[in-house]
Amino acid sequence: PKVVFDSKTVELRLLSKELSLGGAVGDPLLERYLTDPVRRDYSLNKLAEDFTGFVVSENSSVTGVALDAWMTSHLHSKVSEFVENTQQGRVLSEIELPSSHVLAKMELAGILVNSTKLKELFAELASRAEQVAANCYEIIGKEINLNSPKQLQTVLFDDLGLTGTKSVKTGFSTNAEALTTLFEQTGHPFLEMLLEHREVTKMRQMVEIILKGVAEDGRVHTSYVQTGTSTGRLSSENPNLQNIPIKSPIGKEIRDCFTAGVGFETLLTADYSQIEMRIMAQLSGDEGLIQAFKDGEDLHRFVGARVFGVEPAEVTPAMRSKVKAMSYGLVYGLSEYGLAKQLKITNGEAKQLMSDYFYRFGGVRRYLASVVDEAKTLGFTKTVYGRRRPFDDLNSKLFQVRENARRAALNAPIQGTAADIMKLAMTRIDQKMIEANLKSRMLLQVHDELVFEVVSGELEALKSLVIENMRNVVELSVPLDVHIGVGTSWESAGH
Ligand code: DGT
Ligand code: MG
Repeated sequence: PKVVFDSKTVELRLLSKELSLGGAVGDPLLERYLTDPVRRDYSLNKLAEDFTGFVVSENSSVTGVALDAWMTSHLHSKVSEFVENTQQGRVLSEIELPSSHVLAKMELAGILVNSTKLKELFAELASRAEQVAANCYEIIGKEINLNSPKQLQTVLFDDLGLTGTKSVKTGFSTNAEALTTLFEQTGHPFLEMLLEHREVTKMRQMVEIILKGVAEDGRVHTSYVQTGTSTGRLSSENPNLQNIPIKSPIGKEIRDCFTAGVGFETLLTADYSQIEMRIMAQLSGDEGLIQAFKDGEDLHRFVGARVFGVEPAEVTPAMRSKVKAMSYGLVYGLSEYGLAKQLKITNGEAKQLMSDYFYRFGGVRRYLASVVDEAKTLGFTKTVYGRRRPFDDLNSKLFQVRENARRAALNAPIQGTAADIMKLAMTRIDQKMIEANLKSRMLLQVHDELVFEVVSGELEALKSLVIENMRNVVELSVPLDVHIGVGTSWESAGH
């Protein structure tokens, strides 16, 4: 048995030398994460200082592995008690520790990038950004720095005389959201171009970061941060491969540059379909929602039929998208006001929609209310597996602080449970692939999606192994549904 600080990083180093870390039974990094998932600094020195009072100064003469080992050991003896006291021992031993091993393997494998194609895309985006900037200058008759809020304010509110809705201390806000609202209100062509400029330069930067991340083996090896979110979700960095837009055309072009490596036949993607709503059904126990999934019908059509009191066949696309926005809105603690804004309907209509929704799905309302009540009383929320997320701000005197905490509290058990399920599935799939002696590899995790690189001849075996283990990793009151896609690029393997 070993206690290792940041076992994923240690495992990665060992794996790169074809060694492996066996028997990690504790990791104070993960232990502290489970007991304090909202802190920012998880460095060994800082954690040790908090718990032992031992300060490592910059120019200390005592440094090195022996000191790290000493601090790790002391930290573990203190923090592991917290893990036990918060009843998160199994989250640590069954979810976090085993998945850290799988993540290290994925980081080591990386994913092949068609650099030539990605460089072309970069050049294309760079020239498009220039073109769009030129269009902006032409409309306003002068060249400005499009990234300077100050210069933009002058152009928008003085030169063009537009009236902004959102004022900030320095004048009017020029963030993307404010600009979008302003464009919707005024339809001014300069704003249209400016928003496009923002989008194109953002994507150009994303491509640039990915290109910089391509290693000598032609692959990008992202790092997963197990302590990166307060809910239990992973984050990804250097480069971040979890924030490439799914639906935008540029996002698709980027994903099209990720391909299967030499010796591999194709990529395979597998994703959980509507996992948030399935967990909502599980946690709320709402009979209607459970029924919707058991019948295997189209979820949003089923919900739409109930909410609008029509036959499923009579649910129009507009009705469907309204209830869909409502359903996902609930998962993220959306308010009436937010719903009205998203659907471009009045606050009154949004209120009516919400009340019709809750009339039909009363279990959902009761569940959501209970989450907030419980979090207020206990000071934390819990996932199905017992992962906790503390909340101090639910009783804040400041409305905005209280409201943000409320939304986060509503989302934490659902998003956290989805993250738990995915980590369990990854660990299970990794084990089963070893048992089946498959040479294919798991490469990426993007929250509810996994990407695999498939060796010739293994596709069918891998497909059924992945589906089977993702579906059956947990028994909920509703079935889990998994979609599979196959293709030579990440994009063409999507669905
Ligand atoms: P579909 O494809 O129309 O049958 O509906 P779904 O439920 O499969 O949703 P899809 O495929 O449009 O989106 C999948 C993810 O995007 C899901 O994880 C939730 C998120 N999402 C979709 N619409 C909304 C929304 O209006 N608000 C929020 N917060 N998330 C959304
Ligand atoms: Mg979908």
